[in-house]
Amino acid sequence: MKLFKKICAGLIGISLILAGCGKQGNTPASSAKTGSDVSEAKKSNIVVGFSQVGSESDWRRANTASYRKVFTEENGFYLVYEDAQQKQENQLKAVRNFILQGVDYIILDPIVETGWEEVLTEAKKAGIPVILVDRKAAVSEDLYECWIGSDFHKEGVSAGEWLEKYLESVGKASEDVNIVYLQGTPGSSAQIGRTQGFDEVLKKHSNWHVLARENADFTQAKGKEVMTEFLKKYQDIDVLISENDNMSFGAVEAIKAAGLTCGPRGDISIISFDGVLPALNTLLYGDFNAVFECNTQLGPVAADVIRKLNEGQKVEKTIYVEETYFDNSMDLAAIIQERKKLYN
Ligand code: GZL
Repeated sequence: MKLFKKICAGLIGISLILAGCGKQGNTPASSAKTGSDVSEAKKSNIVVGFSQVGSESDWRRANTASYRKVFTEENGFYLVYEDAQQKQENQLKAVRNFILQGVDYIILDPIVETGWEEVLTEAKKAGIPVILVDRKAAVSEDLYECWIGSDFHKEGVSAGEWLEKYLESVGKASEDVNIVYLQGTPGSSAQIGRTQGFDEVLKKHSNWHVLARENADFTQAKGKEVMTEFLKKYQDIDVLISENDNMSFGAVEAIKAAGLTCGPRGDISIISFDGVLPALNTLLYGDFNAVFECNTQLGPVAADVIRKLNEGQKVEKTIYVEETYFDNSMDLAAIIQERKKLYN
């Protein structure tokens, strides 16, 4: 089968070059290769095509770094990396290119949960195993070997339960609490899970009022823009729930521009998700109240899965990664020092 794929990849590579499509042209930033590059690499490496969502957040950049650090030629891999710039059509194009190039494995971080059945069926027919990472794809289980990522629903529940305890600790458990909510990319697993998880706790509290809930697409600029609108519309916001740190950073800018303060000693409490290093510093500085970690280090787990598959071993269908949360009750300076080692 491998020899057949090599011949196909070589022929496709030549045809792509002849058709002037060998390079990725104006598609997003990538380390795209031609079929002949790939067929050459296959002689001595496991060739992995990785379609990444984009580079929209600190979380995403740390996540991408965790793949680049492990999928190296020294470790026996040859990585073909495609950044989709947060567009599903670019991911579909990337996966089809990986199939044409005849990669050995495909890693896909699906920007949203729907729209993958057809392209993953094509990968299956081409005999290329797919590993889903971070976000989920709503497809039948026979179209991928394994999914690796976070329990987003649990993250949302944990954030809600943290808010319960916090309000109790400041004697506001039975007071009216006005909440605004910044959501991540609509239809992404992180958004679906965090929202559903938080709402599971929200519905227990008739005194918790969600004044507004808007999409800010996991970006800092959008977070600032939407929070600015919230502040214009509502004068008595008590809590911001923000589904990633970059939207939270944008919200802090908006809050301060409106002459207000945030964090444990501020006008507006902020609960954020991801736990990237800048967020831990913001927590230490006093602008955030709590941050729920979303583990970025999926690269090594994906590499281990591919090594096992390559040796004919069975792998778990679902692999959850460990994660925690951070708040001002902790020794944040020590945690930050520890985390710096992880990210460098
Ligand atoms: C979560 C990941 C999300 C992060 C955001 O696993 O998909 O996408 O929470 C990122 O920072 O943009």
